[in-house]
Amino acid sequence: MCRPGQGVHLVDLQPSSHNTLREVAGAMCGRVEVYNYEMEEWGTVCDDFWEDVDAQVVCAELGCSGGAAAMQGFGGGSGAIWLDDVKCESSEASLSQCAHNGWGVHNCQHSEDAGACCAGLDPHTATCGAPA
Ligand SMILES: [Ca+2]
Ligand SMILES: [Ca+2]
Repeated sequence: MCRPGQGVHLVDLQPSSHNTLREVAGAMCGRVEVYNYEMEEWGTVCDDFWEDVDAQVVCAELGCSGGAAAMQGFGGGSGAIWLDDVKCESSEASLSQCAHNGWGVHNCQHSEDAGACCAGLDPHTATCGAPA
């Protein structure tokens, strides 16, 4: 089940110390997946144009405040690749509101799946404790 505002999540979580890109102390990192409400299916995000600001929008959407960093090329997803060339400006309330090519329009493979590291992310709930 998914409700508005929960259209994004991180999967295959690992502590940030396990990756070699920019890290946030105490953060958890994972592959970004977005929910396509029209297709009722989760899918991944390509790392083309994937930067800190894009990851920060993801972390904010998960209820985390600050301390976010992009982790590119997390890879390993399956199924649909929903978003490519994501260009957030940081004020967006959710990742799907950021500029992108259009749902399912991409030139990517799953080896390019984008990841994000969020400070304070609870590995069990995969959120920062946003109120239910
Ligand atoms: Ca692209
Ligand atoms: Ca971007």
